[in-house]
Amino acid sequence: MNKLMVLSTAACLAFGLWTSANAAGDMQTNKGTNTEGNRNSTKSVAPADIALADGVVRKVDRQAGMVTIQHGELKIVGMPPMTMAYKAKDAAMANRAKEGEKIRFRLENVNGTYIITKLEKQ
Ligand SMILES: [Cu+2]
Repeated sequence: MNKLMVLSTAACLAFGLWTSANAAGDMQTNKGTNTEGNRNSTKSVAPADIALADGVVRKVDRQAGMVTIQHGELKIVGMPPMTMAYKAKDAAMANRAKEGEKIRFRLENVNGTYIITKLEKQ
């Protein structure tokens, strides 16, 4: 079981690295067409500071500050649907999380580490 978790984490990281290159390219493109993008906002992906993803808390490790979340595809960090443990932004966030709770959350890739920067009840 542990081995499986390691494998899925590795696959997830590889996937994230692969898509982050594409995401960087997209960002530059968006900068160039900023005024157009704002007018026609239905087509563009919501900015990282607004978009929250749906998920379910599967496990909370308060000692380690880790929250295991079952989630769908996370386009912002380029992650396919999966259940995975992520580092909470701070201890307060990990303490607040409850197993089985439906949440809305934001995941950010900070120097190669996925961090939950926002977590709220659905
Ligand atoms: Cu993942």
